[in-house]
Amino acid sequence: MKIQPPLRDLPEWNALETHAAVVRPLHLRELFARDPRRGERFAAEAAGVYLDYSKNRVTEETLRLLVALAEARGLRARIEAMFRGEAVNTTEQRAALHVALRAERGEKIAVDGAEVVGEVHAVLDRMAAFARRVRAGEWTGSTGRPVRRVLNIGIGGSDLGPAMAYRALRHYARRDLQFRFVSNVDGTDFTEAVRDLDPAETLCIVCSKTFTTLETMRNARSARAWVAGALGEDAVARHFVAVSTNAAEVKRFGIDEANMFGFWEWVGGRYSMESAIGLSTMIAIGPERFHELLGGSRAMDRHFRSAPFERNLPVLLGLLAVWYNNFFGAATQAVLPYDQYLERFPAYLQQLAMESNGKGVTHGGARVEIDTCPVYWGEPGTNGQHSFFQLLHQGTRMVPCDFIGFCRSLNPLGDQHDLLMANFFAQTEALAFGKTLEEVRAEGVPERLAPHKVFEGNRPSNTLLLDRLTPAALGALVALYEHSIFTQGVLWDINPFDQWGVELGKVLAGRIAPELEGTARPEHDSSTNALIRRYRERK
Ligand code: G6Q
Repeated sequence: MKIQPPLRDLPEWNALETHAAVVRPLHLRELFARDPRRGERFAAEAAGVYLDYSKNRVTEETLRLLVALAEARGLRARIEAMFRGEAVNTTEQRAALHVALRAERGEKIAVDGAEVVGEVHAVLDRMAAFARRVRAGEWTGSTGRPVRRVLNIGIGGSDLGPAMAYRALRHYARRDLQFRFVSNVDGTDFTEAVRDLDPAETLCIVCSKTFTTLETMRNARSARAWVAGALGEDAVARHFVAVSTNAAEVKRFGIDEANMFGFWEWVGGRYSMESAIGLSTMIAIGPERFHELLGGSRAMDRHFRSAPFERNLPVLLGLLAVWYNNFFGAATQAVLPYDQYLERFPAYLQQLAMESNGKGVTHGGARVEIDTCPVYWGEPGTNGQHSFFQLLHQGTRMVPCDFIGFCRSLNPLGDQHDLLMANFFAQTEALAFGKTLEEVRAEGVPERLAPHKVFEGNRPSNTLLLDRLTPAALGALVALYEHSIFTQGVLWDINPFDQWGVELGKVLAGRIAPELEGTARPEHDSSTNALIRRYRERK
């Protein structure tokens, strides 16, 4: 891969710096007043997602300059490299080919000369056959009773995606099947998850790419003891399946290879919810709907790969993120879904974004001299409005927001969806336009209180409006953010596909764990030593 110059050395970057000084003092009130059609012109649509980005602190010139920067960074070629299965994960010399997970049967994508789409569909077919048996009550446990409860055991990328997707698509899920997700090594997670479950009708899906992750293996062993304790050791085969790339470890754990669903090195954990890691999702919603999910992502993939940057949703979101992050000092990005089913979407995105772009070193190994990934966070609306929105409206920090909403509710209840959406539209409007001192005074507010009731406005947001929360809509949203994050990574010249910080965590605890058991003097810094001693005395 070509070594990129530091961003600050690019004329396109300098042009943006000069331009930012002009845009910063502009108010969205002014930008909207100048152009009565701004709301329609600063909008784009793809894969069922309508993006209104007019309430951003940008002009046409800003977009032109941001696109020029993307071109200078070779974004088009980087997108092609990713889609063609090149080793875009440069530190691990691997492809990052989650787009192949949703490629259509018959499409041709090769990694190191080997065709992969055929294998992807072979696994999808096996998953479908298995999911159908479970859904039909034909997959029975060791006592002959059909499996009715599914316990997904995994962590990080092997948990957040499936846990988010299960909640997001609950409307489409079989209600006679129950799903639980166990991730934390804290025994409370497992204990509470199985408290009211009967092992005789429970299927455990152990999801782990490596099959060596401490938390997952501990929880999997607890699950095995729970099943074996109630039904005997022989029951394990009927009550466990594995999703992994590590067949040898799966076998060692005692899971029959016939009950293992594979995936590949080129699928990163946080990009894996549409691989076999999504087995729980497929059991919940059925293979046909799972394919709709893939179809939604595929539509967004094709758009990302082919649409001009000016109308390319993931590119636009990525460029805007860079704009606020680097030219306005915005340290965080809020994601606010106005749909209760998307309650875990912000948590899922947190990993997707922050594990991908939480990096400080370029592909070439140099220190990145500017800020990279902002902190992603959020909660569903309208709940957030009654808590942290205060800061969004009147705090001293700028927090760019993504509002995600749907035109039709999956659970129409009187006028509640209109009420929800009235809040959705009102919030973006209030953030953008605020309320001036004159307006506050005109309302007759006493002078003493007036400054407290002023809303500066000029707070940027994107509005993502979709028709309904279908599996395809979720797939499109997931791919939209994946590719927006990729775009940001390309601009910053960092590798979004490794995670050495997470790997570190996996090693550190392993060193201390034996010290908590023993009596030997802990050999760390004075703080860690004292804490370990206190813990040992009191545990
Ligand atoms: C994801 C990360 C990380 C990973 C978990 C679980 O991109 O690498 O969150 O998914 O640590 O790893 P295993 O699937 O190997 O258990």
